[in-house]
Amino acid sequence: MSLSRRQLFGLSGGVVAGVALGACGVALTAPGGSTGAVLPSEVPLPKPFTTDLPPLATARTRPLRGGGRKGTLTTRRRGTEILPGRTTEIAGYDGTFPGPLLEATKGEPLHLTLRNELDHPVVNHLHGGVTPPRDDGYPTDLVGPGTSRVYRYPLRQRAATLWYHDHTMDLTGPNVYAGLAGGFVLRDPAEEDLGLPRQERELTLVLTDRSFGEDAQLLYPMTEHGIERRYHGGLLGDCMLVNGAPWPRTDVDAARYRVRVLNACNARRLELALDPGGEIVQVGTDQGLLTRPHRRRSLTLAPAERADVVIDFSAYRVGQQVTLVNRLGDGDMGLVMRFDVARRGKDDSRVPERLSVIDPIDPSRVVRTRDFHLALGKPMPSGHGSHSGGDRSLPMWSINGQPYRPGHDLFTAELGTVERWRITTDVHHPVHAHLVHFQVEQDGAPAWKDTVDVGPASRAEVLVPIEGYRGRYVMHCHNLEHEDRMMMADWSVV
Ligand SMILES: [Cu+2]
Repeated sequence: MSLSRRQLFGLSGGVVAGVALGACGVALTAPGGSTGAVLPSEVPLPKPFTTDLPPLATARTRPLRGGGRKGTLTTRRRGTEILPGRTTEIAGYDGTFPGPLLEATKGEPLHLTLRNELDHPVVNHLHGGVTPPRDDGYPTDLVGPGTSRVYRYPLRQRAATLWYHDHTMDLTGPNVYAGLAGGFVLRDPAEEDLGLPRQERELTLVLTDRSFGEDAQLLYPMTEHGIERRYHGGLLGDCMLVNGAPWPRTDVDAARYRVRVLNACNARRLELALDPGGEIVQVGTDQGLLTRPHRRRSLTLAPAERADVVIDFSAYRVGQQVTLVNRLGDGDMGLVMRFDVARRGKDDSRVPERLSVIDPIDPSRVVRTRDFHLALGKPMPSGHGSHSGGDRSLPMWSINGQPYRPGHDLFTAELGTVERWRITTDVHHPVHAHLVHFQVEQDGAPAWKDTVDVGPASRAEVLVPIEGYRGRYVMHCHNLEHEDRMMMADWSVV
């Protein structure tokens, strides 16, 4: 969600990269606040609300000797029905799109074996996880085809809606687009007493936009030199998928539902609202529960951001259709899915006014303030180590003027300290750091996030406790086309 006004300041006279990009003929900003260009599908798309919302597959886990759980995911290709009556080949975890929902309990480690049956290397990253560097999914820490490895997630962190996805150097965009992304719900038994809706009244919605070729296959505009120039600012699909189904519908009771929403789009921002109107009660962010519920009419999610919300369908009459819309989308992309209020239902859930405790960080604890500028940089210098490079006449996305160089730290931070990070931008960039979490102020209260949506020519400021583990991590833009074109940096905890 967008940061509060106190944390966002327009930069007067800021450099607008549209000018720079216009000069090289690259579409940058699509209508509606997403960075990127829409790739039109070549096949007729289904009418919205003609498919049913599929349940997410769930990953089975087993007890781990010594405590915790273990499970296995296998990356593989599989034909699946996304468009009615057509077969689309995806390359996903266990051959599903999106990947199976992983569930774990705070403080209980999960050892996840990843078996790679694809014909190319993959990397797994638990987004929002506090994970030692060897298991965090560094972009060149590859799991080769036909091999497997175990990722050990300690999960000593707040309960939250996390997600897992591919993080392969230069190829995260196409790999996630092909299917390598899934939801991960980290639960805390202490939250059960809050009385929030649960079980069949808790939904996880994984939102992705995709485009399809005339053969109904996923279209990703890769050339041998990287992504086509037109999509250098981000790839926007023209078919909205929820849990892998195009503009689905589902029956709901006239009762409260807890809905965990993940924007897993490569580049598309979403502003979610209900039609014919109604309240969305936000109870959590990327990193778990807020201190108190925030009642809102709409909710903006940039790529990789999550929101935990409660929707009370008893505010509508039985028989009414409630559409989840995206105010930033055009045409059918202005629609997401539909809830059909099918029946009355007994409801003993509640949304308490006190959800969690978040101690605001005392700014006097800040030992260092860092500035990060995310902007279009220069074309990649020849001799740069990256094998992607892509179209070398195009500028690369950069952080502080540097295209990503694996193995070279942009900065080091000291374990146990608190830093202030100030981020400025040219166009929209959702900024994500591995390992650490950002304390922001949202609606007058502290909240935890791992991805911040920083608007065009804007400035954001976050407080960052350096907690967890020593070693090398990355920070990057979560517009995946920006990330693959070098908007990433190494940093180390010492
Ligand atoms: Cu970006």
